[in-house]
Amino acid sequence: MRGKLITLEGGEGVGKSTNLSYLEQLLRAAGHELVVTREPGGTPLAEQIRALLLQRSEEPLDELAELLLVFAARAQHLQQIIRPALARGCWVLCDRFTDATYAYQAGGRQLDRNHIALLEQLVHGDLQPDLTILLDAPVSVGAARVARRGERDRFEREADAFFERVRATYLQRAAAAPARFRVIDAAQPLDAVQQQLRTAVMAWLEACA
Ligand code: Z5A
Repeated sequence: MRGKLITLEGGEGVGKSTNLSYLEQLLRAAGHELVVTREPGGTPLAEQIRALLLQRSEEPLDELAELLLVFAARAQHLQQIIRPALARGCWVLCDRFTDATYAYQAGGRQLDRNHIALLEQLVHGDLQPDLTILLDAPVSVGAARVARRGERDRFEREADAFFERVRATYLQRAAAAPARFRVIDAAQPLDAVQQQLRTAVMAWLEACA
């Protein structure tokens, strides 16, 4: 039986990295063989594309080139890691996936969402996540957390308005697909975030058992 694809999404500083290992523990404790990976990235070549996407360079990265690089990395990742894992019955937990492309490239950059839908169809056809956890927090909360980190990558240097559009797009996508999404209030203290995560994931696991 095909494994399940679970994705973790949210704007900057909402706590994806912090909560990824917590989610991993929950899923492993439920007895599932699991591959934990991320986008952009997840294979050596796709990680090189990630580096290109995040680095600041003298030559500005064209927005369409950015979109195509995101999907080039995803095609490689799907072919090398995600599809083979799912085919052997393994579950895959992925830090960001195509919802991030809608949020950042359609929402943030304001590219045509129909172009993203075309690339989505080309690159992963009808393969969609079985569960998407959206960590949601006001932009100011995420920005304050990230500010403590110092050096900012190419995305983190965008204006607040960019991240407001990213957040709004994520919330619209969650509202449009309530069976797939679970929205977690990530502005709460970490204990409360993880309690809410646990409740949501355990209920979902029970429903798919
Ligand atoms: N991107 C794209 O444009 N299109 C796409 O299709 C895809 C990606 C897939 C890299 O992603 C960039 O790629 C991303 C979008 C773009 N750029 N941005 N922005 P990433 O996932 O690697 O980068 P990120 O979103 O910037 O991750 P991040 O900054 O590391 O944020 P995070 O993982 O969500 O947060 P964190 O590191 O877990 O937490 C930040 C700090 O807050 C840290 O000190 C924690 O200890 C603290 N924290 C976490 N939770 C809490 C709570 N609840 N209370 C208090 N403090 C907390």
